[in-house]
Amino acid sequence: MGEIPKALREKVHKGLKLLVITGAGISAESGVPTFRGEDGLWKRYRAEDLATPWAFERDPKLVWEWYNWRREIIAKAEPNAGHRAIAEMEALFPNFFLITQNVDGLHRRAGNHKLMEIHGNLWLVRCTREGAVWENHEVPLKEIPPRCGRCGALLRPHVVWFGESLDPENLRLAYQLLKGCEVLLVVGTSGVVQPVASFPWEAKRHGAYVVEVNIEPTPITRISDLFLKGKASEILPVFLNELKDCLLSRSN
Ligand code: BV8
Repeated sequence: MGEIPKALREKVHKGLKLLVITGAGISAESGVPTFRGEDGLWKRYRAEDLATPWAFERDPKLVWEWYNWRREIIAKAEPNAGHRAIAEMEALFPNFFLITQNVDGLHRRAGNHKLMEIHGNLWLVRCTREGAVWENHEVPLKEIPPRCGRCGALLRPHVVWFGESLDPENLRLAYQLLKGCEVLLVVGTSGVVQPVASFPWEAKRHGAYVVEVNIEPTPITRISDLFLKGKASEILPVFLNELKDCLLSRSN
């Protein structure tokens, strides 16, 4: 990776307001399959067959077997150098926030706290009758589909399925962050799933400097000010060091 461009260096010197958005690509090197990649989750399944309320209504057992399989994979996964670099960015920049589309919980395990899991978290379950939400780390699940111990109703993963609206409070905060950020770092997303896919355009519209990290170009690349092609676990630690050098050069 070359020297950080002057325009970005100036923003770092002024005290960077950094917003990060991640997708499944950042967890790929932790062994968590992406959605649309070569070994993508959708390759063997179709989104509409599984990650939708209709699929759950039609066949809750099939949907939970898919989540049980993903939970088993994710339980063995560790945060990688890309997750750790983003956790360090939170410590480095007071005005930092992370919006992740991932439901694997790996950013939290890497140490990020200023974090929005905008599509939920697959270690959380929700009672379909009472709406209560709690952590469930059973691997494998003892009962498929699992039921609420209090009322006996079906439990569901506390994630946002296709066709479900995102939490309005999360969306309000997200648009506020997109309006105020000076740099938007977008890592490992195909930029397909709405409304998050439109977030980079929203930040750009408000004057943000957009940095994209991906192994291949995406629809976001054409509005990026800096496209860092490569694996997140390799690119992000180097990018973090360049940011640190920037901060040091400011204080000299
Ligand atoms: C909504 C949680 C309003 C579940 C997820 C028709 C009917 C109903 C809805 C729609 C419709 N048409 C459009 C819609 C809207 C729909 C949508 O966008 N569909 C798409 C497919 C067109 N959106 C919704 O339904 C959203 N809600 O709009 O509400 C509404 C309400 C009713 C009706 C209409 C609208 C809700 C979307 C949330 C869905 N839930 N996850 C679960 O995970 O089980 S989405 C799922 O996709 C994950 O969250 C995932 O993170 C996300 C996005 O995918 P990516 O993260 O980008 O992953 P992907 O595999 O695609 O890409 C990986 C990238 O990483 C690639 O670019 C690759 O090159 C790169 N990469 C790979 N390795 C690396 C790497 N990069 C760096 N380093 C590496 N090593």
